[in-house]
Amino acid sequence: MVSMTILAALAATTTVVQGHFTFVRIAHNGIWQHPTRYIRNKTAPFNETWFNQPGLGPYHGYNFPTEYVNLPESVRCGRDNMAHAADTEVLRVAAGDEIEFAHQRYEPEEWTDDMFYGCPEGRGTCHKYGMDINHPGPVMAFLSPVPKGVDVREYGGAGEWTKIYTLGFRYRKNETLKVDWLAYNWEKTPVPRFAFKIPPQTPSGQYLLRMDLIWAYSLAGGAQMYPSCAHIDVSGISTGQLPAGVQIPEIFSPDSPGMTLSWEMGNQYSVDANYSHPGGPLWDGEKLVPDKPVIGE
Ligand SMILES: [Cu+2]
Repeated sequence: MVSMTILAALAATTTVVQGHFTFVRIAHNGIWQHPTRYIRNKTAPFNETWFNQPGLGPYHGYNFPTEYVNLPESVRCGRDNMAHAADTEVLRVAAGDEIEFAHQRYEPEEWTDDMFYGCPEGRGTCHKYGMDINHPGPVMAFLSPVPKGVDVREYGGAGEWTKIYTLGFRYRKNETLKVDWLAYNWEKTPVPRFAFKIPPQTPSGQYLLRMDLIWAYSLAGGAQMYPSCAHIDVSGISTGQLPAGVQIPEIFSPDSPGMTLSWEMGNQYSVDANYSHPGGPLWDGEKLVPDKPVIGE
Protein backbone atom coordinates (compact mmCIF):
# COMPACT_ATOMS: atom_id res chain seq x y z
CA MET A 1 0.00 0.00 0.00
CA VAL A 2 2.73 2.41 0.94
CA SER A 3 4.70 1.86 -2.22
CA MET A 4 1.60 2.27 -4.36
CA THR A 5 0.89 5.60 -2.70
CA ILE A 6 4.43 6.74 -3.40
CA LEU A 7 4.23 5.56 -6.98
CA ALA A 8 0.97 7.42 -7.48
CA ALA A 9 2.50 10.56 -6.04
CA LEU A 10 5.56 10.24 -8.24
CA ALA A 11 3.43 9.69 -11.31
CA ALA A 12 1.42 12.83 -10.55
CA THR A 13 4.62 14.77 -9.95
CA THR A 14 6.31 13.70 -13.13
CA THR A 15 3.56 15.08 -15.31
CA VAL A 16 2.92 18.26 -13.36
CA VAL A 17 6.41 19.29 -12.37
CA GLN A 18 7.24 20.33 -15.90
CA GLY A 19 4.88 23.24 -15.41
CA HIS A 20 6.53 24.72 -12.35
CA PHE A 21 9.74 26.38 -11.22
CA THR A 22 11.50 28.00 -8.28
CA PHE A 23 13.79 31.02 -8.10
CA VAL A 24 16.87 29.31 -6.72
CA ARG A 25 19.85 31.48 -7.58
CA ILE A 26 20.92 35.07 -6.94
CA ALA A 27 23.63 37.25 -8.47
CA HIS A 28 25.13 40.27 -6.75
CA ASN A 29 26.66 42.89 -9.05
CA GLY A 30 26.88 40.28 -11.81
CA ILE A 31 28.46 37.50 -9.73
CA TRP A 32 26.30 34.39 -9.50
CA GLN A 33 26.24 32.65 -6.14
CA HIS A 34 25.91 28.90 -5.76
CA PRO A 35 22.34 27.60 -6.12
CA THR A 36 20.28 28.31 -2.99
CA ARG A 37 23.19 30.12 -1.32
CA TYR A 38 21.70 33.14 0.55
CA ILE A 39 18.21 31.87 -0.40
CA ARG A 40 16.07 29.97 2.09
CA ASN A 41 15.56 26.48 0.86
CA LYS A 42 12.24 24.66 0.87
CA THR A 43 11.23 21.25 2.14
CA ALA A 44 9.92 18.83 -0.44
CA PRO A 45 7.76 16.91 -0.65
CA PHE A 46 5.59 18.98 1.62
CA ASN A 47 1.96 18.37 2.51
CA GLU A 48 -0.31 21.37 2.18
CA THR A 49 -3.73 21.79 0.72
CA TRP A 50 -3.69 22.60 -2.95
CA PHE A 51 -6.79 24.68 -3.42
CA ASN A 52 -8.69 24.12 -6.67
CA GLN A 53 -6.55 21.11 -7.51
CA PRO A 54 -8.14 18.38 -5.34
CA GLY A 55 -7.31 15.64 -7.81
CA LEU A 56 -3.63 16.18 -7.14
CA GLY A 57 -3.98 15.75 -3.39
CA PRO A 58 -1.90 17.50 -0.78
CA TYR A 59 1.48 16.41 -2.12
CA HIS A 60 3.78 19.23 -3.21
CA GLY A 61 7.06 18.87 -5.01
CA TYR A 62 9.89 21.38 -4.66
CA ASN A 63 8.81 23.49 -7.61
CA PHE A 64 5.07 23.40 -6.95
CA PRO A 65 3.29 26.73 -6.61
CA THR A 66 2.14 28.26 -3.35
CA GLU A 67 -1.44 29.46 -3.00
CA TYR A 68 -3.21 31.95 -0.78
CA VAL A 69 -4.81 29.20 1.32
CA ASN A 70 -1.41 27.80 2.29
CA LEU A 71 0.33 28.67 5.56
CA PRO A 72 1.25 32.38 5.88
CA GLU A 73 4.93 31.46 6.08
CA SER A 74 4.62 29.47 2.86
CA VAL A 75 3.06 32.42 1.04
CA ARG A 76 5.79 34.73 2.31
CA CYS A 77 8.89 32.74 1.46
CA GLY A 78 8.07 29.24 0.22
CA ARG A 79 7.00 26.03 1.86
CA ASP A 80 8.69 25.26 5.20
CA ASN A 81 11.29 27.99 4.60
CA MET A 82 11.65 28.68 8.31
CA ALA A 83 13.12 25.20 8.77
CA HIS A 84 16.00 26.39 6.57
CA ALA A 85 16.27 29.99 7.77
CA ALA A 86 18.90 29.46 10.48
CA ASP A 87 21.25 27.75 8.00
CA THR A 88 20.92 30.41 5.29
CA GLU A 89 23.80 32.84 4.94
CA VAL A 90 23.35 36.60 4.75
CA LEU A 91 24.47 38.40 1.57
CA ARG A 92 26.11 41.76 2.26
CA VAL A 93 25.20 44.39 -0.32
CA ALA A 94 25.36 48.16 -0.64
CA ALA A 95 22.28 50.22 -1.36
CA GLY A 96 22.25 50.74 -5.12
CA ASP A 97 23.85 47.37 -5.91
CA GLU A 98 22.41 45.19 -8.66
CA ILE A 99 20.63 41.95 -7.92
CA GLU A 100 19.58 39.31 -10.45
CA PHE A 101 17.79 36.08 -9.82
CA ALA A 102 17.23 32.98 -11.89
CA HIS A 103 14.79 30.10 -11.86
CA GLN A 104 15.07 26.33 -12.15
CA ARG A 105 12.37 23.98 -13.41
CA TYR A 106 14.07 20.76 -12.45
CA GLU A 107 13.64 19.20 -9.01
CA PRO A 108 16.80 19.34 -6.84
CA GLU A 109 17.53 15.62 -7.21
CA GLU A 110 17.81 16.21 -10.95
CA TRP A 111 20.16 19.20 -10.70
CA THR A 112 23.43 18.90 -12.57
CA ASP A 113 26.29 21.39 -12.81
CA ASP A 114 25.54 22.16 -16.44
CA MET A 115 22.21 23.64 -15.38
CA PHE A 116 24.02 26.34 -13.40
CA TYR A 117 27.57 26.81 -14.65
CA GLY A 118 28.82 27.96 -18.02
CA CYS A 119 25.39 29.20 -19.11
CA PRO A 120 25.11 31.39 -22.22
CA GLU A 121 25.32 35.17 -21.84
CA GLY A 122 26.37 34.85 -18.22
CA ARG A 123 22.98 33.62 -17.14
CA GLY A 124 22.48 31.96 -13.76
CA THR A 125 20.60 28.90 -14.97
CA CYS A 126 20.26 27.08 -18.26
CA HIS A 127 19.33 23.75 -19.77
CA LYS A 128 18.87 22.56 -23.29
CA TYR A 129 15.28 21.62 -22.50
CA GLY A 130 12.61 23.35 -20.51
CA MET A 131 14.11 26.51 -19.07
CA ASP A 132 11.21 28.67 -20.12
CA ILE A 133 8.75 30.49 -17.89
CA ASN A 134 5.47 28.94 -18.91
CA HIS A 135 3.10 30.89 -16.67
CA PRO A 136 1.86 34.36 -17.59
CA GLY A 137 2.21 36.95 -14.84
CA PRO A 138 4.41 39.60 -13.30
CA VAL A 139 7.81 38.88 -11.76
CA MET A 140 8.34 40.99 -8.66
CA ALA A 141 10.74 41.64 -5.79
CA PHE A 142 9.95 42.90 -2.29
CA LEU A 143 11.95 43.98 0.77
CA SER A 144 10.87 43.39 4.35
CA PRO A 145 12.99 45.10 7.02
CA VAL A 146 13.89 42.84 9.92
CA PRO A 147 12.52 44.19 13.23
CA LYS A 148 14.99 45.63 15.69
CA GLY A 149 16.55 43.06 17.97
CA VAL A 150 15.78 40.19 15.57
CA ASP A 151 18.22 38.47 13.21
CA VAL A 152 17.12 37.85 9.62
CA ARG A 153 17.79 34.14 10.18
CA GLU A 154 14.94 34.15 12.70
CA TYR A 155 12.56 36.49 10.90
CA GLY A 156 9.42 34.99 9.40
CA GLY A 157 8.27 38.00 7.37
CA ALA A 158 5.25 38.97 9.48
CA GLY A 159 6.21 42.66 9.17
CA GLU A 160 5.77 44.95 6.19
CA TRP A 161 6.87 44.34 2.63
CA THR A 162 7.74 47.00 0.07
CA LYS A 163 7.82 46.20 -3.62
CA ILE A 164 10.95 47.40 -5.44
CA TYR A 165 10.71 45.67 -8.83
CA THR A 166 8.04 44.53 -11.27
CA LEU A 167 8.48 43.00 -14.70
CA GLY A 168 4.97 43.20 -16.11
CA PHE A 169 3.65 43.10 -19.65
CA ARG A 170 3.84 44.89 -22.94
CA TYR A 171 0.50 45.98 -24.37
CA ARG A 172 0.08 45.08 -28.02
CA LYS A 173 -2.82 47.09 -29.33
CA ASN A 174 -2.86 45.50 -32.77
CA GLU A 175 -2.54 41.87 -31.69
CA THR A 176 -5.28 39.47 -30.67
CA LEU A 177 -3.32 38.57 -27.56
CA LYS A 178 -2.76 42.10 -26.30
CA VAL A 179 -1.29 41.26 -22.90
CA ASP A 180 2.27 40.10 -23.61
CA TRP A 181 3.76 39.13 -20.23
CA LEU A 182 7.47 39.79 -20.53
CA ALA A 183 8.59 36.87 -18.38
CA TYR A 184 6.24 34.44 -20.08
CA ASN A 185 8.27 32.93 -22.84
CA TRP A 186 6.70 29.59 -23.37
CA GLU A 187 7.74 28.69 -26.88
CA LYS A 188 9.74 31.89 -27.06
CA THR A 189 13.41 32.24 -26.22
CA PRO A 190 15.27 33.32 -24.29
CA VAL A 191 13.74 33.99 -20.91
CA PRO A 192 14.33 37.64 -19.92
CA ARG A 193 16.80 38.59 -17.19
CA PHE A 194 15.33 39.36 -13.76
CA ALA A 195 17.69 42.14 -12.72
CA PHE A 196 17.12 45.29 -10.67
CA LYS A 197 18.83 47.58 -8.20
CA ILE A 198 18.40 47.71 -4.47
CA PRO A 199 17.21 51.35 -4.35
CA PRO A 200 20.11 53.64 -3.37
CA GLN A 201 17.83 55.20 -0.73
CA THR A 202 17.37 51.87 1.08
CA PRO A 203 18.29 52.31 4.77
CA SER A 204 21.02 50.17 6.30
CA GLY A 205 19.93 46.94 7.91
CA GLN A 206 18.91 43.35 7.35
CA TYR A 207 16.05 42.46 5.02
CA LEU A 208 14.23 39.56 3.53
CA LEU A 209 14.32 39.94 -0.25
CA ARG A 210 11.33 38.13 -1.71
CA MET A 211 11.17 37.18 -5.39
CA ASP A 212 8.03 35.82 -7.00
CA LEU A 213 6.04 35.28 -10.15
CA ILE A 214 2.27 35.38 -9.66
CA TRP A 215 0.06 33.64 -12.16
CA ALA A 216 -3.40 35.04 -11.52
CA TYR A 217 -6.31 33.85 -13.54
CA SER A 218 -10.08 34.13 -13.54
CA LEU A 219 -10.71 31.58 -10.80
CA ALA A 220 -10.77 33.42 -7.45
CA GLY A 221 -8.30 31.88 -5.02
CA GLY A 222 -6.50 29.95 -7.71
CA ALA A 223 -3.55 32.28 -8.27
CA GLN A 224 -0.22 30.47 -8.23
CA MET A 225 2.75 32.05 -6.46
CA TYR A 226 6.39 31.08 -6.68
CA PRO A 227 8.04 32.80 -3.71
CA SER A 228 11.65 32.51 -2.59
CA CYS A 229 13.41 34.73 -0.06
CA ALA A 230 17.04 35.77 0.23
CA HIS A 231 18.78 37.12 3.32
CA ILE A 232 20.48 40.45 2.66
CA ASP A 233 22.28 42.99 4.84
CA VAL A 234 22.22 46.42 3.23
CA SER A 235 24.75 49.12 3.96
CA GLY A 236 23.36 52.45 2.88
CA ILE A 237 23.66 56.15 3.55
CA SER A 238 19.96 56.73 4.12
CA THR A 239 18.94 56.99 7.75
CA GLY A 240 15.23 56.98 7.06
CA GLN A 241 12.82 54.09 6.81
CA LEU A 242 11.19 52.31 3.93
CA PRO A 243 7.75 53.70 3.13
CA ALA A 244 4.76 51.90 4.60
CA GLY A 245 4.56 48.42 3.10
CA VAL A 246 1.96 45.69 2.78
CA GLN A 247 1.31 42.50 4.73
CA ILE A 248 1.75 39.03 3.31
CA PRO A 249 -0.36 36.95 2.83
CA GLU A 250 -3.17 39.54 3.12
CA ILE A 251 -2.11 41.49 0.01
CA PHE A 252 -2.43 38.28 -2.02
CA SER A 253 -6.01 37.46 -1.02
CA PRO A 254 -8.30 36.63 -3.97
CA ASP A 255 -10.03 40.03 -3.78
CA SER A 256 -6.80 42.05 -3.65
CA PRO A 257 -5.68 43.99 -6.75
CA GLY A 258 -4.31 41.83 -9.52
CA MET A 259 -5.09 38.49 -7.86
CA THR A 260 -8.24 37.52 -9.76
CA LEU A 261 -8.56 38.44 -13.41
CA SER A 262 -11.44 38.45 -15.84
CA TRP A 263 -11.49 35.56 -18.28
CA GLU A 264 -10.46 38.00 -21.04
CA MET A 265 -7.40 39.28 -19.18
CA GLY A 266 -6.54 35.82 -17.90
CA ASN A 267 -6.33 34.75 -21.51
CA GLN A 268 -4.40 37.87 -22.59
CA TYR A 269 -7.14 39.39 -24.75
CA SER A 270 -7.60 42.63 -22.81
CA VAL A 271 -6.63 44.50 -19.65
CA ASP A 272 -9.17 44.78 -16.84
CA ALA A 273 -10.35 48.27 -15.90
CA ASN A 274 -8.25 49.69 -13.06
CA TYR A 275 -5.91 46.71 -13.17
CA SER A 276 -2.84 46.94 -10.90
CA HIS A 277 -0.12 44.36 -10.51
CA PRO A 278 -0.42 42.35 -7.26
CA GLY A 279 1.55 43.16 -4.13
CA GLY A 280 0.73 46.82 -3.52
CA PRO A 281 2.44 49.95 -4.81
CA LEU A 282 5.97 50.11 -6.15
CA TRP A 283 8.69 52.07 -4.34
CA ASP A 284 10.87 53.92 -6.83
CA GLY A 285 13.31 54.94 -4.11
CA GLU A 286 11.64 58.30 -3.60
CA LYS A 287 7.96 57.57 -3.35
CA LEU A 288 5.35 54.86 -3.65
CA VAL A 289 3.70 54.78 -7.06
CA PRO A 290 0.70 52.73 -8.25
CA ASP A 291 2.04 49.59 -9.91
CA LYS A 292 0.00 49.85 -13.08
CA PRO A 293 0.98 48.77 -16.58
CA VAL A 294 1.46 51.30 -19.33
CA ILE A 295 -1.28 50.81 -21.90
CA GLY A 296 0.20 52.37 -25.01
CA GLU A 297 -1.57 53.58 -28.11
CU1 LIG B 1 3.38 25.65 -12.67
